Amino acid sequence: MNELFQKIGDIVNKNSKFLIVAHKNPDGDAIGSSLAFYSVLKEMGKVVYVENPTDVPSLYKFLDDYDKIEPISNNKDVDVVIAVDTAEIDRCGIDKNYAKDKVFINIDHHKTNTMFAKINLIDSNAAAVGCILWDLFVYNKFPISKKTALYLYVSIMTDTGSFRYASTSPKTMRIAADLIEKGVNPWFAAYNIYESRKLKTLKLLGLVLNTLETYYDGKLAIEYVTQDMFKKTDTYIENTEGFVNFARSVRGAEVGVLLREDEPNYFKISMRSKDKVDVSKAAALVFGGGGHKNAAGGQIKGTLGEVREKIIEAFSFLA
Ligand SMILES: [Mn+2]
Repeated sequence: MNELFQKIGDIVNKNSKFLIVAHKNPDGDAIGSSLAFYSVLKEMGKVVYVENPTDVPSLYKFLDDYDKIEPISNNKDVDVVIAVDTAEIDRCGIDKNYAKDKVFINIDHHKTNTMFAKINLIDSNAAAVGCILWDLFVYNKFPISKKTALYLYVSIMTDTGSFRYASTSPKTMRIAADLIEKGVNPWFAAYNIYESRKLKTLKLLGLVLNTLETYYDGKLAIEYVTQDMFKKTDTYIENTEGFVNFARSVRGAEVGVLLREDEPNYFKISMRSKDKVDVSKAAALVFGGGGHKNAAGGQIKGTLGEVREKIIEAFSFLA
Protein backbone atom coordinates (compact mmCIF):
# COMPACT_ATOMS: atom_id res chain seq x y z
CA MET A 1 0.00 0.00 0.00
CA ASN A 2 2.70 2.50 1.03
CA GLU A 3 4.50 2.03 -2.26
CA LEU A 4 1.32 2.96 -4.14
CA PHE A 5 0.72 5.92 -1.82
CA GLN A 6 4.24 7.09 -2.58
CA LYS A 7 3.81 6.56 -6.32
CA ILE A 8 0.50 8.44 -6.47
CA GLY A 9 1.92 11.18 -4.24
CA ASP A 10 4.84 11.63 -6.64
CA ILE A 11 2.46 11.82 -9.59
CA VAL A 12 0.37 14.46 -7.83
CA ASN A 13 3.46 16.51 -6.95
CA LYS A 14 4.96 16.28 -10.44
CA ASN A 15 1.90 17.08 -12.54
CA SER A 16 -0.30 20.15 -12.78
CA LYS A 17 -3.56 19.29 -14.57
CA PHE A 18 -5.99 16.72 -13.20
CA LEU A 19 -9.41 15.25 -13.90
CA ILE A 20 -11.38 13.46 -11.18
CA VAL A 21 -14.27 11.13 -12.11
CA ALA A 22 -16.53 8.66 -10.28
CA HIS A 23 -19.31 6.23 -11.12
CA LYS A 24 -22.63 7.27 -12.67
CA ASN A 25 -25.68 7.69 -10.41
CA PRO A 26 -23.19 8.79 -7.76
CA ASP A 27 -23.72 8.02 -4.08
CA GLY A 28 -22.22 9.85 -1.11
CA ASP A 29 -18.89 8.08 -1.46
CA ALA A 30 -18.60 8.87 -5.18
CA ILE A 31 -19.48 12.55 -4.63
CA GLY A 32 -17.57 12.92 -1.35
CA SER A 33 -14.36 11.31 -2.56
CA SER A 34 -14.50 13.18 -5.91
CA LEU A 35 -14.85 16.52 -4.16
CA ALA A 36 -12.25 15.65 -1.51
CA PHE A 37 -9.61 14.95 -4.14
CA TYR A 38 -10.76 18.01 -6.08
CA SER A 39 -10.36 20.35 -3.12
CA VAL A 40 -7.01 18.92 -2.02
CA LEU A 41 -5.58 19.43 -5.52
CA LYS A 42 -7.13 22.92 -5.78
CA GLU A 43 -5.58 23.91 -2.46
CA MET A 44 -2.24 22.64 -3.79
CA GLY A 45 -2.61 25.12 -6.66
CA LYS A 46 -3.33 22.56 -9.38
CA VAL A 47 -5.68 22.88 -12.35
CA VAL A 48 -8.47 20.42 -11.53
CA TYR A 49 -11.65 19.31 -13.23
CA VAL A 50 -14.24 17.02 -11.74
CA GLU A 51 -16.76 15.19 -13.92
CA ASN A 52 -19.55 12.64 -13.55
CA PRO A 53 -21.87 10.97 -16.10
CA THR A 54 -24.89 11.93 -13.93
CA ASP A 55 -26.11 15.24 -12.47
CA VAL A 56 -25.35 15.63 -8.77
CA PRO A 57 -28.35 14.34 -6.72
CA SER A 58 -29.95 17.26 -4.88
CA LEU A 59 -29.18 15.50 -1.59
CA TYR A 60 -25.51 16.46 -1.99
CA LYS A 61 -26.04 20.04 -3.10
CA PHE A 62 -25.28 21.31 0.41
CA LEU A 63 -21.62 20.57 -0.34
CA ASP A 64 -19.68 23.68 -1.37
CA ASP A 65 -18.14 22.48 -4.61
CA TYR A 66 -21.00 20.37 -5.95
CA ASP A 67 -21.46 22.81 -8.85
CA LYS A 68 -17.87 22.20 -9.98
CA ILE A 69 -18.94 18.71 -11.10
CA GLU A 70 -19.39 18.77 -14.88
CA PRO A 71 -20.74 16.15 -17.31
CA ILE A 72 -18.20 13.64 -18.70
CA SER A 73 -16.50 15.26 -21.69
CA ASN A 74 -13.51 13.03 -22.57
CA ASN A 75 -11.82 16.19 -23.89
CA LYS A 76 -10.26 18.00 -20.93
CA ASP A 77 -6.58 18.75 -21.44
CA VAL A 78 -5.07 17.08 -18.38
CA ASP A 79 -1.99 15.04 -17.41
CA VAL A 80 -3.69 12.76 -14.90
CA VAL A 81 -7.14 11.13 -14.73
CA ILE A 82 -8.24 9.77 -11.35
CA ALA A 83 -11.31 7.52 -11.03
CA VAL A 84 -12.71 7.03 -7.52
CA ASP A 85 -15.26 4.47 -6.27
CA THR A 86 -15.55 3.02 -9.78
CA ALA A 87 -15.45 -0.78 -10.22
CA GLU A 88 -15.50 -0.77 -14.04
CA ILE A 89 -14.35 1.89 -16.50
CA ASP A 90 -17.78 1.97 -18.23
CA ARG A 91 -19.36 3.17 -14.98
CA CYS A 92 -17.46 6.47 -15.09
CA GLY A 93 -17.76 7.07 -18.82
CA ILE A 94 -14.04 7.63 -19.45
CA ASP A 95 -13.05 6.63 -22.96
CA LYS A 96 -10.04 4.31 -23.17
CA ASN A 97 -8.62 6.30 -26.08
CA TYR A 98 -8.91 9.53 -24.14
CA ALA A 99 -7.11 8.02 -21.14
CA LYS A 100 -4.42 6.34 -23.27
CA ASP A 101 -1.82 9.13 -23.23
CA LYS A 102 -2.53 10.19 -19.65
CA VAL A 103 -1.58 8.85 -16.25
CA PHE A 104 -4.73 6.93 -15.30
CA ILE A 105 -5.26 6.17 -11.60
CA ASN A 106 -8.05 4.00 -10.19
CA ILE A 107 -8.79 4.30 -6.45
CA ASP A 108 -11.53 2.00 -5.19
CA HIS A 109 -12.75 -0.45 -2.55
CA HIS A 110 -15.04 -2.73 -4.64
CA LYS A 111 -13.66 -6.24 -4.57
CA THR A 112 -15.02 -6.64 -8.12
CA ASN A 113 -12.80 -3.81 -9.41
CA THR A 114 -11.47 -4.70 -12.87
CA MET A 115 -8.10 -2.89 -12.44
CA PHE A 116 -8.81 -0.87 -15.58
CA ALA A 117 -6.22 1.87 -15.07
CA LYS A 118 -2.42 2.08 -15.24
CA ILE A 119 -2.22 2.51 -11.48
CA ASN A 120 -4.78 0.69 -9.36
CA LEU A 121 -5.07 1.45 -5.65
CA ILE A 122 -7.73 -1.01 -4.49
CA ASP A 123 -8.43 -1.76 -0.84
CA SER A 124 -11.53 -3.91 -0.47
CA ASN A 125 -11.22 -3.71 3.33
CA ALA A 126 -11.73 0.05 3.30
CA ALA A 127 -15.23 1.07 4.42
CA ALA A 128 -15.29 3.83 1.81
CA VAL A 129 -13.00 5.37 -0.77
CA GLY A 130 -12.91 8.33 1.61
CA CYS A 131 -10.89 6.14 4.03
CA ILE A 132 -8.35 5.27 1.31
CA LEU A 133 -8.05 8.95 0.37
CA TRP A 134 -7.51 9.92 4.00
CA ASP A 135 -4.63 7.40 4.16
CA LEU A 136 -3.23 8.68 0.87
CA PHE A 137 -3.43 12.35 1.89
CA VAL A 138 -1.96 11.75 5.34
CA TYR A 139 0.87 9.58 3.97
CA ASN A 140 1.80 12.31 1.48
CA LYS A 141 1.20 15.17 3.95
CA PHE A 142 -1.37 16.72 1.60
CA PRO A 143 -3.41 19.46 3.27
CA ILE A 144 -6.81 18.33 4.63
CA SER A 145 -8.81 21.54 5.10
CA LYS A 146 -12.13 21.74 6.94
CA LYS A 147 -13.88 21.60 3.55
CA THR A 148 -11.98 18.50 2.44
CA ALA A 149 -12.65 16.93 5.84
CA LEU A 150 -16.41 17.35 5.33
CA TYR A 151 -16.22 15.70 1.89
CA LEU A 152 -14.31 12.74 3.33
CA TYR A 153 -16.71 12.53 6.27
CA VAL A 154 -19.74 12.44 3.94
CA SER A 155 -18.08 9.71 1.88
CA ILE A 156 -17.45 7.58 4.96
CA MET A 157 -20.71 8.33 6.78
CA THR A 158 -22.84 7.37 3.77
CA ASP A 159 -20.88 4.25 2.74
CA THR A 160 -20.95 2.87 6.29
CA GLY A 161 -24.67 3.59 6.77
CA SER A 162 -23.74 6.16 9.43
CA PHE A 163 -21.05 3.95 10.95
CA ARG A 164 -23.42 0.99 11.36
CA TYR A 165 -22.17 -1.53 8.78
CA ALA A 166 -19.72 -4.33 9.56
CA SER A 167 -17.14 -2.49 7.44
CA THR A 168 -16.90 0.09 10.26
CA SER A 169 -13.59 -0.64 11.96
CA PRO A 170 -11.69 1.09 14.77
CA LYS A 171 -9.69 2.73 11.99
CA THR A 172 -12.88 4.05 10.37
CA MET A 173 -13.80 5.65 13.68
CA ARG A 174 -10.30 7.08 14.12
CA ILE A 175 -10.49 8.64 10.68
CA ALA A 176 -13.91 10.09 11.52
CA ALA A 177 -12.50 11.44 14.80
CA ASP A 178 -9.66 13.11 12.93
CA LEU A 179 -12.11 14.68 10.47
CA ILE A 180 -14.22 16.02 13.34
CA GLU A 181 -11.05 17.45 14.90
CA LYS A 182 -10.41 19.14 11.56
CA GLY A 183 -13.73 20.95 11.91
CA VAL A 184 -16.50 18.65 10.63
CA ASN A 185 -19.82 19.07 12.42
CA PRO A 186 -21.40 15.56 12.41
CA TRP A 187 -24.92 16.93 12.86
CA PHE A 188 -24.49 19.27 9.89
CA ALA A 189 -23.63 16.29 7.66
CA ALA A 190 -26.33 14.01 9.11
CA TYR A 191 -28.98 16.74 9.05
CA ASN A 192 -28.41 17.50 5.38
CA ILE A 193 -28.34 13.88 4.29
CA TYR A 194 -30.84 12.11 6.57
CA GLU A 195 -33.00 14.75 8.22
CA SER A 196 -34.13 16.97 5.39
CA ARG A 197 -36.12 14.72 3.09
CA LYS A 198 -38.60 16.30 0.71
CA LEU A 199 -42.24 15.62 1.49
CA LYS A 200 -42.75 14.06 -1.95
CA THR A 201 -39.83 11.69 -1.32
CA LEU A 202 -41.57 10.43 1.82
CA LYS A 203 -44.87 10.06 -0.09
CA LEU A 204 -42.99 7.94 -2.64
CA LEU A 205 -41.49 5.91 0.21
CA GLY A 206 -45.03 5.28 1.46
CA LEU A 207 -46.01 3.79 -1.90
CA VAL A 208 -42.84 1.68 -2.02
CA LEU A 209 -43.28 0.34 1.53
CA ASN A 210 -46.76 -0.79 0.55
CA THR A 211 -45.21 -3.17 -2.02
CA LEU A 212 -43.05 -5.04 0.55
CA GLU A 213 -43.34 -8.82 0.40
CA THR A 214 -41.20 -11.50 1.97
CA TYR A 215 -40.08 -14.90 0.62
CA TYR A 216 -38.24 -17.95 1.95
CA ASP A 217 -39.81 -17.77 5.41
CA GLY A 218 -39.22 -14.05 5.59
CA LYS A 219 -35.49 -14.20 4.82
CA LEU A 220 -35.84 -12.27 1.58
CA ALA A 221 -37.78 -8.97 1.49
CA ILE A 222 -38.56 -7.36 -1.87
CA GLU A 223 -40.07 -3.96 -2.57
CA TYR A 224 -40.42 -2.09 -5.84
CA VAL A 225 -40.91 1.34 -7.35
CA THR A 226 -42.54 1.81 -10.75
CA GLN A 227 -42.56 4.61 -13.33
CA ASP A 228 -46.19 5.12 -12.36
CA MET A 229 -45.26 5.81 -8.71
CA PHE A 230 -42.62 8.34 -9.82
CA LYS A 231 -45.25 10.10 -11.91
CA LYS A 232 -47.86 10.08 -9.16
CA THR A 233 -45.51 11.69 -6.64
CA ASP A 234 -43.56 13.90 -9.07
CA THR A 235 -40.29 12.22 -8.09
CA TYR A 236 -37.25 10.77 -9.82
CA ILE A 237 -34.74 7.96 -9.50
CA GLU A 238 -32.59 10.02 -7.13
CA ASN A 239 -35.46 10.25 -4.63
CA THR A 240 -35.13 6.51 -3.87
CA GLU A 241 -31.74 6.86 -2.17
CA GLY A 242 -31.71 4.63 0.93
CA PHE A 243 -35.11 3.03 0.24
CA VAL A 244 -33.60 -0.46 -0.07
CA ASN A 245 -32.55 -0.29 3.58
CA PHE A 246 -36.22 -0.41 4.60
CA ALA A 247 -36.58 -3.80 2.87
CA ARG A 248 -33.52 -5.09 4.67
CA SER A 249 -34.78 -3.73 8.00
CA VAL A 250 -37.75 -6.14 8.07
CA ARG A 251 -37.34 -8.31 11.16
CA GLY A 252 -36.08 -11.75 10.16
CA ALA A 253 -35.05 -10.64 6.67
CA GLU A 254 -31.45 -11.45 5.78
CA VAL A 255 -31.65 -9.72 2.42
CA GLY A 256 -33.57 -6.66 1.23
CA VAL A 257 -34.07 -5.90 -2.45
CA LEU A 258 -35.39 -2.83 -4.24
CA LEU A 259 -36.59 -3.23 -7.86
CA ARG A 260 -36.55 0.23 -9.40
CA GLU A 261 -38.14 0.76 -12.81
CA ASP A 262 -35.76 3.33 -14.31
CA GLU A 263 -37.33 3.06 -17.76
CA PRO A 264 -40.41 1.10 -18.83
CA ASN A 265 -39.54 -2.60 -18.32
CA TYR A 266 -35.95 -1.78 -17.36
CA PHE A 267 -35.09 -2.22 -13.70
CA LYS A 268 -32.21 -1.19 -11.48
CA ILE A 269 -31.87 -3.80 -8.74
CA SER A 270 -30.32 -2.97 -5.35
CA MET A 271 -29.53 -5.82 -2.97
CA ARG A 272 -28.54 -5.39 0.67
CA SER A 273 -27.80 -8.05 3.26
CA LYS A 274 -27.69 -7.74 7.01
CA ASP A 275 -24.66 -9.82 7.78
CA LYS A 276 -23.64 -13.28 6.58
CA VAL A 277 -25.33 -13.45 3.17
CA ASP A 278 -23.09 -12.48 0.25
CA VAL A 279 -25.40 -10.60 -2.14
CA SER A 280 -22.61 -10.15 -4.69
CA LYS A 281 -23.07 -13.89 -5.46
CA ALA A 282 -26.74 -13.38 -6.32
CA ALA A 283 -25.74 -10.31 -8.33
CA ALA A 284 -23.24 -12.43 -10.26
CA LEU A 285 -26.04 -14.90 -11.10
CA VAL A 286 -28.42 -12.22 -12.33
CA PHE A 287 -26.14 -9.60 -13.92
CA GLY A 288 -22.75 -11.29 -14.11
CA GLY A 289 -21.25 -9.26 -11.32
CA GLY A 290 -21.20 -6.02 -9.38
CA GLY A 291 -20.81 -5.18 -5.76
CA HIS A 292 -19.76 -5.93 -2.23
CA LYS A 293 -20.72 -8.73 0.16
CA ASN A 294 -23.45 -6.67 1.84
CA ALA A 295 -24.40 -4.39 -1.04
CA ALA A 296 -24.68 -5.22 -4.72
CA GLY A 297 -26.79 -4.47 -7.73
CA GLY A 298 -27.19 -4.11 -11.46
CA GLN A 299 -29.66 -3.56 -14.26
CA ILE A 300 -32.06 -6.01 -15.87
CA LYS A 301 -34.74 -5.92 -18.58
CA GLY A 302 -38.22 -7.39 -18.21
CA THR A 303 -41.66 -6.82 -16.76
CA LEU A 304 -41.97 -6.34 -13.02
CA GLY A 305 -43.23 -9.92 -12.69
CA GLU A 306 -40.37 -11.41 -14.71
CA VAL A 307 -37.73 -9.40 -12.89
CA ARG A 308 -39.11 -10.31 -9.48
CA GLU A 309 -39.13 -14.03 -10.42
CA LYS A 310 -35.47 -13.84 -11.45
CA ILE A 311 -34.47 -12.17 -8.23
CA ILE A 312 -36.39 -14.66 -6.08
CA GLU A 313 -34.68 -17.47 -8.00
CA ALA A 314 -31.22 -15.95 -7.52
CA PHE A 315 -31.77 -16.13 -3.76
CA SER A 316 -33.03 -19.73 -3.76
CA PHE A 317 -30.02 -20.57 -1.55
CA LEU A 318 -31.95 -18.88 1.28
CA ALA A 319 -34.60 -21.62 1.14
MN1 LIG B 1 -18.03 3.34 -2.18
